[in-house]
Amino acid sequence: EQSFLADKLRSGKPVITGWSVLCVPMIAEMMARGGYEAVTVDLQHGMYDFASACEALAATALGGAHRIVRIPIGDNALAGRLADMGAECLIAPMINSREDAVSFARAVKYPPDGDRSWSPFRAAMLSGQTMEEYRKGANSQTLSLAMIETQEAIDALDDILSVPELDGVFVGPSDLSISLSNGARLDPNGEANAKVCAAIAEKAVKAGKLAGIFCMNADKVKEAIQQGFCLISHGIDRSFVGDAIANARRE
Ligand code: 3PY
Ligand code: MG
Repeated sequence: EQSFLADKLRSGKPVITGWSVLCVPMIAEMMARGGYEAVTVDLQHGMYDFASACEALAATALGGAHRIVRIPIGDNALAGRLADMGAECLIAPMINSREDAVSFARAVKYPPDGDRSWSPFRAAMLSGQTMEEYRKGANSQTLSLAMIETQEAIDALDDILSVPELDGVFVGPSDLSISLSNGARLDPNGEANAKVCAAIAEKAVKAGKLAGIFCMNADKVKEAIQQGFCLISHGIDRSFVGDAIANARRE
């Protein structure tokens, strides 16, 4: 029986995703087998390139988790390519205007909702569907989430949320704290951010959109769930390895 990330997120049950930057597809599989319901492969700040990201998506599927990717800023062509390679959810950083949101969202949807180009053979294989089955479900099952992480994006939030082709937003608390303090502070877990994040989730839910957020620790994950976020990151592979090294050295 197929289960789709989009259905889970729309049902309101929170999904926790591991976050992979280390360009090791087997780590994505380990996160999946370790119990993360989804794995996000990061091509913005991670070391992944297109080929290694494709392997990480397959490894995530092999481990039984949902497949998410974050693309580099403005690389909507890569969003389409990674959707073809089986990403069920595309996260685009630094979406600051309605225009940004429209071009990103349309890259992820087939006509009439967008301009995505055909052919998703790997995506169909990974989801256990024929190409035609995949085509029929693709626009509702392939999600586009626009990152809200600047003052400009907050100012344009109503406009961004009004884009019909866009499935939701995803908050980047680090960039947000830098932008909101006009470069004075990096404070992703601070009070000022927490209030803004709560307001973003509330607006998104009211607009009928999905809301996701990047979290640094379990307390922030719990807070995010209470604020109404449904896709929440927790745990980065580089920190897992770094913590293990620190532990080993301490011993
Ligand atoms: C941010 O916090 O700015 C992010 O983009 C999360 O990686
Ligand atoms: Mg960011």
